[in-house]
Amino acid sequence: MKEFFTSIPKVQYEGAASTNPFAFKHYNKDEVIAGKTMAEHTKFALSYWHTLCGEGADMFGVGTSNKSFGETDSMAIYKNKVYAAFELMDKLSIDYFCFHDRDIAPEGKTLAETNANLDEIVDLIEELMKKYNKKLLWGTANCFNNPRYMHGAATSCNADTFAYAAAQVKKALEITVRLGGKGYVFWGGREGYETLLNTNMGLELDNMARLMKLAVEYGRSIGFTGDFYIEPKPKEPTKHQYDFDVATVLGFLRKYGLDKDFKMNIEANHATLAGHTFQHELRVARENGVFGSIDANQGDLLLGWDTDQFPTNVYETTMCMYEVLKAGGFVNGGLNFDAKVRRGSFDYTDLAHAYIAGMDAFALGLKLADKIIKDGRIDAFTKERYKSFETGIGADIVAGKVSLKDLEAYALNLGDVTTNESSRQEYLEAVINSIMFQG
Ligand code: XLS
Ligand code: NI
Ligand code: NI
Repeated sequence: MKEFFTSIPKVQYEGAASTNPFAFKHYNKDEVIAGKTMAEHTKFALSYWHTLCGEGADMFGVGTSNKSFGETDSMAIYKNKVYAAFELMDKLSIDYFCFHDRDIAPEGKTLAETNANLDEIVDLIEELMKKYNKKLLWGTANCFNNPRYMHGAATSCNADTFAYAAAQVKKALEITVRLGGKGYVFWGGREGYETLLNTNMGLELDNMARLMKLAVEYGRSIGFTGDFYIEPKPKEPTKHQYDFDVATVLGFLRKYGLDKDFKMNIEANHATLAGHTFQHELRVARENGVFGSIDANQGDLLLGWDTDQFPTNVYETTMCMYEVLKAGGFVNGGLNFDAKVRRGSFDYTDLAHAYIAGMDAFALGLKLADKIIKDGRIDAFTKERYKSFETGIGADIVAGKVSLKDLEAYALNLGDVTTNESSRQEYLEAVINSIMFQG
């Protein structure tokens, strides 16, 4: 069997005191936390595009890391990417992966040729999935890279482009079903606009919904029982992306009756680009019953773009896992590392360090979130804060028993609101620190 990552050993759990760079310090996959193993809680996935395809190119320079895996012929390169992907998942104990159609196979001269390339590679992927016991978390179609998508895909002004995108989505759904994927993602690649001077926003949004409806109909007809996801992002590549944030997407889904089939795939870096915290986006999804899956990464608040860094901020991973636990855990979703190593971290070893860092940050976050919940002070404080809605006028408001007239009569009788209680933010922040850092 070919081995590409010769500098990466099989990574084992060694505990928090370990200084071995190739060991997990917190991710102990079989350890049970709150009734489930860490592996079941986290459902880590490898992102095929960053890990097997991303070479570190940026606006100012070419790639620094070669991902042709020793081959020159295009199909041979993509076959080696498959072997490399499974080798890495095996060495890192990552059970799932995610891909775009164009990550796994090269485009041919025609769509028919491209689809044939896909079929050939999917045969190999299927074989290795069985051999290594790995699963597909979700599939998607890359409808943003090729120049044909310069004006968008489903939201393009060009009907031929819409048709081409639809064909891509059809094939990507078929592959997802064939490989047993439980999720299918729509990230609105170039579904947005640069200027309203040339944009029919109404038609573009209707068309975006049309493609999604067609995808649901077709997906269900070929046996896709999982979740469709929209992955919100406010900007980049377009100035204004239609799937701005969870709340915006919710409005869209409800308007077009897509909310039964779609949930959210929430990416940390996209949340901060939208001016929200990651936890805010997770909470909005949870409260609205559309929490689905997570693209685990982190951005840089000093930079205004999607830096897609591997997540190492334990405050963030803790509050993320707090929301995941409160949502009842993942059903079809998981934690996909939509993250890439920095351009200067160019050798294969860096990939191992990056995934280990990310997996440990979430494993630690899971343990700490469980502690915060078991400690109970945060939840008890919040419950107590709203106690006025449990009895008296508050209970009547919640039960829908009172009219504006009734409330006016009540307020007139009150005269004024003279008592309020402190929100104790600083105390609560200190509680979190005292649970997280026990010195
Ligand atoms: C880009 C997105 C993309 C999606 C999948 O910003 O995060 O990678 O996750 O199309
Ligand atoms: Ni993403
Ligand atoms: Ni992103």
